Amino acid sequence: TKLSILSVPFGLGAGHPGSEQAPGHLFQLGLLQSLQQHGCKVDELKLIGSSGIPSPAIQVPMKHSSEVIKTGIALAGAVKAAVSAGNFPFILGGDHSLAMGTLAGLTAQYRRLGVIWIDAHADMNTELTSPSGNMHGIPLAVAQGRAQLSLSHLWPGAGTVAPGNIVLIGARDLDSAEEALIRSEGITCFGMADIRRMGMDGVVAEALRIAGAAADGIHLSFDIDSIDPSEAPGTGTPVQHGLTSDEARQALLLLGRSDQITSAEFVEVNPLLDRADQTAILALELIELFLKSL
Ligand code: DIR
Ligand code: MN
Ligand code: MN
Ligand code: MN
Repeated sequence: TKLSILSVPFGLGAGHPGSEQAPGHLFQLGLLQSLQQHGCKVDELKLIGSSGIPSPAIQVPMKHSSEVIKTGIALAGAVKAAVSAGNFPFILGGDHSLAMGTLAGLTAQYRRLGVIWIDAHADMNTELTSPSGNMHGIPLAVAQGRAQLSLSHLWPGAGTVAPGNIVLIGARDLDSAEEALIRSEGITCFGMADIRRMGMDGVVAEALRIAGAAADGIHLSFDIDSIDPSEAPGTGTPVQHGLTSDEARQALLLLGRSDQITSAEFVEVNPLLDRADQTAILALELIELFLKSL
């Protein structure tokens, strides 16, 4: 697997500053060296920023929406180019609003894209239902074409993600509009009770089957707040009773080895909220584990 590592030091989609520091911090902790030691082929390393991107035509009533959209536009182009080049795009955030850029670039390339979303949250609010006004809470509604903002605002050739090809893992803090959307669209959601009952191996097998049904690619989006705050405190919106780090390791290893995942992103590590780099060091290990298993 030839990797395109797209580093996105952008955190304005989250409610707390700090996630913009995660890529630099993980590189400082030796991410690239250890990937090379583990035999990962890094074909491209690109820093994604929004300088030179014109102000977006669409305005949405959310915090820092114009910066989020501009970053998404820049990222979408880089993701699309990486896929065209035959590389595996790995996006290192940053906050989860950047997933809109990732998904815009991917849906421009894949006819039918599956998405596995490992997160304490569903990220399925719209501009009208968001209780926080934070853009990191809306990417999966945008991707389904359920918000004012759509992926095609970020990239003209972008499509949508079908609700039947979306699988949530670890979700345990849903807003009421998100719950309603999940129910009405029949979106698959493996909560903590399902994970403990089925085992992570059972959950991952089902997730790959559902996300991959009739799909020509599956994107993995990994929000570090999926993991319990006792092991991953350094994130903006921690939620109790999450995955253990061992469950996260198991999920990432099984997903990487499946040969079905065609792109991935890792988001919401916040070095400013961390305790003695506990979260950053765990993130580093999980990223290595995943990328070397591809
Ligand atoms: C909440 C929190 N549902 C919102 N979302 C988060 O602001 O829309 N997503 N933190 O990761
Ligand atoms: Mn998220
Ligand atoms: Mn989250
Ligand atoms: Mn493999």
